[in-house]
Amino acid sequence: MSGERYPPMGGYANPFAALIPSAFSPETDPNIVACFQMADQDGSGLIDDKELQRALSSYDQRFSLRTVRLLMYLFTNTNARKIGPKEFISVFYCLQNWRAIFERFDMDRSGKIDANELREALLSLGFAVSPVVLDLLVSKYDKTGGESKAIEYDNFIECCLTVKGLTEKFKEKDTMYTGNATFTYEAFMLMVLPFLIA
Ligand SMILES: [Ca+2]
Repeated sequence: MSGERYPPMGGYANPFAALIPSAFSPETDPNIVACFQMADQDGSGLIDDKELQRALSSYDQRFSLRTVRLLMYLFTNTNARKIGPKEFISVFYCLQNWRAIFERFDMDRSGKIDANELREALLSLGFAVSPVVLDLLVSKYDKTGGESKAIEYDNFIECCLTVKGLTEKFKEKDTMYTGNATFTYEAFMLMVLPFLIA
């Protein structure tokens, strides 16, 4: 039959696949498609870091660009800082999930997560960090520089994603699950740097 080709497209991994806008399938939640179109201000079919930041920011609160970039990194595994419909769907559900976690653990409804609330949230995600690490996390992700001793929504996501990402990387090397692992310098740098330079 004319028009058919062999091998069919997609038979080979396209190295540029991450750069080509994917498309929404017909069964995609129309709410997500609408969010994407609203966020895609230049109509390029891709959402860049600034566009996603704008979409997630409210009139009185700017969503952290670092958090946006970390999310993009985790869903593309590249530093392209652009996502198409496919990654956008993942980011959308991921953020919906984080919003629910944030609200569940913001026990005093302060709109921020303090050290006790963070400990419970991390425990529920399966991470038992020590009090020293917990204090460090709160002071590092506190936007007021340690004054409020609590973390806002965007930094809470970044904090949890960082703990999750680093713990998972560590566990890959801790095959006996003893809490100890041996790294080369190179492996250590490659493990930590993506989380520092989002
Ligand atoms: Ca709180």
